[in-house]
Amino acid sequence: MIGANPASNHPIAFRWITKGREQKGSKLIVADPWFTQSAAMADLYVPLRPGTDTAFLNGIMNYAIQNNLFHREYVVAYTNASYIVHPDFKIEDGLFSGFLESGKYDTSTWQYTGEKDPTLQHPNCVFQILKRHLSRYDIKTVSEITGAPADVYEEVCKLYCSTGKPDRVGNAIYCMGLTQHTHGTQNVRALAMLQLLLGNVGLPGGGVNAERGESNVQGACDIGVLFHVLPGYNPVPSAKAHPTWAAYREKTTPSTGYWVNRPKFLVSMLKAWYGEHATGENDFCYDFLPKTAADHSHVSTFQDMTKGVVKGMFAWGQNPVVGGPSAVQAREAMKNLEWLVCVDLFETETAAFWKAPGADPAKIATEVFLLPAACSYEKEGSITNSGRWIQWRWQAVEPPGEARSDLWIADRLFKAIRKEYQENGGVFPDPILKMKWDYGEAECDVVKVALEINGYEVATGAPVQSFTKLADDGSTACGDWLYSGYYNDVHNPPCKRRDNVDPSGLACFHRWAFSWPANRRILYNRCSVDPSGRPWHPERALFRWNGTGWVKNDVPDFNAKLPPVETADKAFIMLPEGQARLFAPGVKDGPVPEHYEPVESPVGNRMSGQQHNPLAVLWKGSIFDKYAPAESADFPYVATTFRLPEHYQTGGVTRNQPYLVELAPEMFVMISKTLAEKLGLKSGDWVRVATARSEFKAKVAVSSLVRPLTVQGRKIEMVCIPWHWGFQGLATGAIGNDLTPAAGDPNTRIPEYKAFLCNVHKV
Ligand SMILES: Nc1nc2c(c(=O)[nH]1)N[C@H]1C(S)=C(S)[C@@H](COP(=O)(O)OP(=O)(O)OC[C@H]3O[C@@H](n4cnc5c(=O)[nH]c(N)nc54)[C@H](O)[C@@H]3O)O[C@H]1N2
Ligand SMILES: Nc1nc2c(c(=O)[nH]1)N[C@H]1C(S)=C(S)[C@@H](COP(=O)(O)OP(=O)(O)OC[C@H]3O[C@@H](n4cnc5c(=O)[nH]c(N)nc54)[C@H](O)[C@@H]3O)O[C@H]1N2
Ligand SMILES: [Mo]
Repeated sequence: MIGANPASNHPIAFRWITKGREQKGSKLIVADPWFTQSAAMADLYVPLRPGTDTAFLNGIMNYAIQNNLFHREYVVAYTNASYIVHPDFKIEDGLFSGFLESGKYDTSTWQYTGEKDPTLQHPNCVFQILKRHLSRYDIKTVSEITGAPADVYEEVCKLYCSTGKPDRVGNAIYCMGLTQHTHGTQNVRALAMLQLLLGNVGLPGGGVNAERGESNVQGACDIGVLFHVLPGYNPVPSAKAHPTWAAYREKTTPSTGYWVNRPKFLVSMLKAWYGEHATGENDFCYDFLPKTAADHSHVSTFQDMTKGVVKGMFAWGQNPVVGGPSAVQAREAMKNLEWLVCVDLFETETAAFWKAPGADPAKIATEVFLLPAACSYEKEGSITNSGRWIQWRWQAVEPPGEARSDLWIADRLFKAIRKEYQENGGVFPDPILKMKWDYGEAECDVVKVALEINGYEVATGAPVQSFTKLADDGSTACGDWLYSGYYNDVHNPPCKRRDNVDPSGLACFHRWAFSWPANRRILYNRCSVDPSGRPWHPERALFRWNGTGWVKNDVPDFNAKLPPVETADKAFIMLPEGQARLFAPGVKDGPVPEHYEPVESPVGNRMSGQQHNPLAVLWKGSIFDKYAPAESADFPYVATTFRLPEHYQTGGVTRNQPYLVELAPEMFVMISKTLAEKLGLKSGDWVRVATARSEFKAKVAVSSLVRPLTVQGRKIEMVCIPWHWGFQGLATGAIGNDLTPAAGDPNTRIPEYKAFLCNVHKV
């Protein structure tokens, strides 16, 4: 468990983890900067400095390779370890070959030559490149960078690498402690690579498990809420690269791997959206899809407010004035909005930004609308959890007052906009006027929406049985190919399955919810057996080749009509090469993870002359351009943000519940006893916490849960900051995000909420 605290933040999931310990003798390792509630339940706890996970994980991989503890047969069969890479590929002083003046990489030297060496000896095969690269991450070096005591770290390496044997399996759980960094993608990749080296992917009990946050955030991502993907993870068309359907089709459809089916998914989505108007002659209305020409991530959108590019905003179930990075600057940017619509249960800080402490309402002309929304118990619909399980939830109570479900609001809004276009025209009315929107005249029927997401045959309206039935000729419509088949619960559509039978005993509950894709419970499950089709361990026999056919305990993630030899090199069907990437030419900041310091760090980079990720996204020249230099004397302490069990996120809901407010009434920051001694502080004293962005006052909690770490011979102190408070609701307090930097990961643009520099003064 690394960068996750499920005992506090995912307590129901944690229940099963504790059961694993108590009933199956599983060992739990927790790596976290402070001694969390999860750490308290761990067999082995190891502290590390915020922002140093890549080094930490690279070191475990190095340990596995140096001590021959990795799963060689698995690695040869199911990963690209044997692939030979371009002879000019190099890693020098923290930079990969092809670094351009523009600050990006030309990745031509990161490509495969097409040859393979299954003995893994060729000096330029992926395995040897990795081995050389990782050899720099020995225990002493990792300990100096991370502050993890060398003896504890070695124990972690030893215990975790013991899962590299065929009869053992290790499960990796991560959450925001890994992702919220300017090298967050590389952190997660390192964890995935470790799991591949140890042969822990595709097996019951194994895998890389992201604990997702909001109850339906998985569903939101699947359905296209991210700015760069359409439903089902098809890329949003780019104005430059994909001006036409022909260009999109050609550039986004590989020649091998499962994505060869992309045109079927896209055409079916367009049929769902534009109905009878979408025809082969007009490229199924591809021209109606918006094309992106710029970065529309969170911080860029706020920056665009300052330029007058973004004039209005919907904050729909979102409270960025508390939740977004550099919140002081974000509030400043919002003053330029002409209008703002908040769809929420309460009047959040975002809805009330014009009367925030220090703001002058007379000088803010933004027109603010607040639409009261029903909460999850007051409406019906599906939820998709972290395990990709889609399940229907019923309405428990009627919403109070004028509150309405989000679907009701979206439906009325669309109908009103369409009426406006019908009556008064507009610049480009077709995408609105030709939209298929037939979920009911007076009320929008949520089950009809569910059916459209599942997909149906255009001629008959019958639900499609699975995405393998989707076509690219307009004969099928489907809102999201990944969800195809979920509606088809013969007993009880849509997706009300609540039968917890588990005939295999491998926790494959095929009749409890629907796990996309195809109700498959374990992804990449071809890897659960060896190349010849024998389970790695009889107790985890997800499949078995009996000589003539496959014995199955899950929905195969491979073509089970074929014998083992024909599928052994295609265990990762979504990738064109069919084998998992220990070397990933498609990751923007490098094909293998390298340690970089956070953008704001108390120390120099011990590994290279690249202080932080050379591709980190910094909003230079904007109001968000406020970063402290490395080793800053003004801000000597490492700050990190975390969550409390009693409060949820920006506190929109929880700071309006009297009993939760009573349990956790006040904003505070948590520091070690040694720092408290140095600053003359005791619990309950008021402090001023400052960063390059801003400062605030809060009470201090002096706790033995936080301890200084020894990094490159120096004692480094940490300041742990919860971020649930704001100026609205029953309990008010300083906004944690007034202090955080707008610095983003190049692949995802997630902000570096988890590692930055601060100072603390007694007041
Ligand atoms: N009670 C409660 N539950 C929640 C939420 C909530 O606000 N309150 N929010 C929900 C949401 S949306 C999400 S995304 C999840 C988040 O769930 P988590 O990711 O578990 O939440 P955090 O407390 O933000 O961070 C997890 C841990 O990462 C540690 N950490 C900080 N920096 C680093 C680092 O550099 N490396 C490592 N290894 N660890 C680090 C923190 O100390 C913390 O213990 O929780 C969900 N559940
Ligand atoms: N410093 C720091 N900042 C962080 C993080 C961190 O770890 N550290 N974590 C980040 C993460 S992981 C996340 S997910 C974001 C969360 O950031 P936000 O999504 O902005 O935070 P929430 O408080 O979850 O906001 C949800 C709002 O939705 C409302 N709401 C609840 N139910 C419904 C509903 O059914 N319909 C509608 N319309 N509204 C509803 C709530 O009242 C609340 O105001 O914050 C991020 N910010
Ligand atoms: Mo989240």
